[in-house]
Amino acid sequence: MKEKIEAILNEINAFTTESKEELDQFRIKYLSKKGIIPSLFGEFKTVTPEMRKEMGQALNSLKNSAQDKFNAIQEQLENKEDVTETDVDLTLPVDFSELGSRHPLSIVRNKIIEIFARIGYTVSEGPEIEDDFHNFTALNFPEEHPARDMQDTFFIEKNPDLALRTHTSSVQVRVMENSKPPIRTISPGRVFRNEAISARAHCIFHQVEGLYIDKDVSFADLKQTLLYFAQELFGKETKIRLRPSYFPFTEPSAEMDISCNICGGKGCNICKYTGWVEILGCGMVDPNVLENCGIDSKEYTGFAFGMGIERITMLKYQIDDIRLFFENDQRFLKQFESAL
Ligand code: 2NL
Repeated sequence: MKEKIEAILNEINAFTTESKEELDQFRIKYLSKKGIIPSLFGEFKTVTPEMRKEMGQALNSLKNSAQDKFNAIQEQLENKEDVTETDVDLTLPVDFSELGSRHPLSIVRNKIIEIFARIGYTVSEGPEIEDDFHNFTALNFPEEHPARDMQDTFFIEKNPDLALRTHTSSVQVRVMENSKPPIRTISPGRVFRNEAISARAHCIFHQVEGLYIDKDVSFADLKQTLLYFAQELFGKETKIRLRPSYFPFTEPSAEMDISCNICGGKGCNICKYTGWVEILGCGMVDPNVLENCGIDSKEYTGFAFGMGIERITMLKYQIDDIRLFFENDQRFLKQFESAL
């Protein structure tokens, strides 16, 4: 028995581990009820009376060695855990997640709204799904006009009287129906046209239209308003010119160019060496349109204009592909303005 105790003591003294599982196996092997040391205490009964004192001391010291070993390693492992926990420095500042940025179309839309708000224009909004009257008929579109064709407009299959609006003029028709002049309003919003997607065209795009109706509103008022707008948006040195045009809802109608702000009028790729770039269409509201919307055309006149926000944004930031606005590539979007 003496040799047995010595051999076990050597095993215990030599034992070392880094793992909790191995330490637990050690405890089970030597110290648990059915472990080696308690079973040696069982064998103790068979020891001769002369040897009892010596064997008793040896057994007790074996038991203490095993327990001490267990306690020491357990403490070590717990301390180690403490250290890894404190490896995390809770006082370090957190990583800020990156701020988003305003979409370039929103930046330009907001700027346009702000420029017109300064001269008394309110903002009007309306439905994106419109009926035939508000999108076409009230605006003096003839029955056979190509815009009324499936090829140009997205109609709602179940109800051909409904379509995705092709311009935000439909919003202004609603304003005229529901309020009395003087009316000064702009209507920014999404519009839809059944067009093939390319670098220059998209089937969804954004417009701002403007409408001013009062007594004695003249073409001179229209020109001065648009000159103010162009110079606020593109810079004080900007010049404008109007070219005669045609829209069903205005008479007379015009398209407006601004002097090319890239080359300053000298001629470049953007203005195709003409020194001018087209930015909007405009005109005096056709008396038929006023009457269709319940406004007396003998008492009131008005002007209206419409522009594509994509086109203006592309000119302002020299963007050469309209599809970039709809891809939501962060590398593109974050170049314009950081969020507030
Ligand atoms: C363009 C041309 C235009 C209008 C829009 C309008 C609205 C009403 C009555 C009369 Cl309610 N006119 N809007 C007038 C002229 C031109 O837009 O090229 N837009 C992108």
